[in-house]
Amino acid sequence: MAARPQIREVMASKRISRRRFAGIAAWSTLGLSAPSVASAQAGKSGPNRATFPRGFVWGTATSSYQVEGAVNEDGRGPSIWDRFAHLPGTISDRSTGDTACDHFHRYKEDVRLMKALGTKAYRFSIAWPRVFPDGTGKPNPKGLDFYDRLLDELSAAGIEPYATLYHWDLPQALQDRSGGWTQRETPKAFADYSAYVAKRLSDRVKCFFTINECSRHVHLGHGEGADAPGLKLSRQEQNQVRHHIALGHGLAVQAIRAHARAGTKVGPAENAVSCIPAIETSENIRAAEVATRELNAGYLTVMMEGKYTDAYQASADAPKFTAEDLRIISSPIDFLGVNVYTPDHYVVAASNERGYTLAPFPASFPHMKAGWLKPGPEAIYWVPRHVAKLWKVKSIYITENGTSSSDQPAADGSIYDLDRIMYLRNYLTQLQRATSEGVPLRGYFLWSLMDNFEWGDGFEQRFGLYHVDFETQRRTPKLSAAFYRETIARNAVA
Ligand code: GBH
Repeated sequence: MAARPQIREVMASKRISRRRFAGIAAWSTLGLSAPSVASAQAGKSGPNRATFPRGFVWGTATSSYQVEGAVNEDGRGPSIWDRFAHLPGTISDRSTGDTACDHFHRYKEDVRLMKALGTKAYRFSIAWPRVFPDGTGKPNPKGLDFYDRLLDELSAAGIEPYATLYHWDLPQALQDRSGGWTQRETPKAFADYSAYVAKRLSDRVKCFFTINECSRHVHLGHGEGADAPGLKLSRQEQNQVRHHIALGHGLAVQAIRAHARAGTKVGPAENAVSCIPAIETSENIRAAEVATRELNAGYLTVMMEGKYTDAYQASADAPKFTAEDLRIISSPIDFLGVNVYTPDHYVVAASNERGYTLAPFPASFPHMKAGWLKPGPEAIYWVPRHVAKLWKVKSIYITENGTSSSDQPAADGSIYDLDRIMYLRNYLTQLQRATSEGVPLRGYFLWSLMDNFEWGDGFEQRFGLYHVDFETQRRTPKLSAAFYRETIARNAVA
């Protein structure tokens, strides 16, 4: 067995953590200047080692508005998030993404941070309003320059790019002119933008994700009004928005097939409603599968089956659609990306009409720093297993997983984010369990590379492996960065 990384007794003051080691500050105070040789060898084989499959893709994830900043550079137009974040009362700490992590200017340093972790993949998103400042029409000639530079830097570092086409930063012009996702113009505009990006970037980007988390964009953006565009629509109207987003996904899949280089792969990145058997009996497992299919009826299920479930169609809030829409929505995909943070429901089999009960969470159920983030590591085992079983999915990525932490620097200046490590260790153990049982998982993207603009929570919820000081833009690895690096080196949970 390999030794666990040891945290040295820290005698040094903050000065030590400011020292730079191999270009990265503070690795040394965290007890790891390089992954240990013993553990790297242990990862190679050993019949009893719980390793991940050979070639398993380890990465980190970010999104454009959350990290880039530079909102007025190179001809970028405003997005619904620029507008929303500048309204009074929308962001808890009154911050905006105007500067965020200044990744637009600091991407070279940030690629070095990825390299220092040993990651071989990076999931980022492209800002639609950089490419089409007006949403549609003439592309901005400088719109993809930043991504060209980023892709070249990633390639030089041996890091494979995975690009998300839409992580909620809709061009404001589309919201104003045609009601955003409430209308059918937006899915069409999304397809045109996707076609253009695919044509331009598919020489280097081999894997695209269409839309990040339709579920949250609908619920918080168009239902609760807590995310941009800040709408509070009825349930039926929200389901219509969901239908249009699903249509946008399908049209983008077709656009990529038509315009990208042969072999380019595409799929969604969805926060599936996660249904966990409360106890692992065959009845509860079956009930959790049924619940997964029904509770994802408006997006993943229709994408995979080409039809809305009977119950969903029969509900008073069902969207309006055509048969042609369903054919487009269910265009074949190459992989399924799932963001998994938390168990949404623990399921118990029942003899009611649906066949299941969603057990209410007791008030004493624990949560991480964010109140919504309940630790339930089995979620990352069951979500991939359910989708593989229900829809015969052959290739699955965990497109996001991670947690925020209070991340207070200790007296020595280091951030010992033990709760994040606990969370990751438990989730990754369950993920390894899924791979060992043959669930076709290809890779894992940890959210997030670095602390960033956490939407309505501003800079108050930090999800990064690297701490970001938003005054100075200084990046510092937390202890979890060392944990992740060690895990990658072993290809097994550290
Ligand atoms: C993801 O959402 C996002 O893709 C990413 O941009 C974000 O930074 C990251 O995770 C961390 O949050 O306010 O009670 O209605 C995570 C999944 C699902 C979390 C919906 C917030 C709403 C909780 N999200 N959830 S509530």
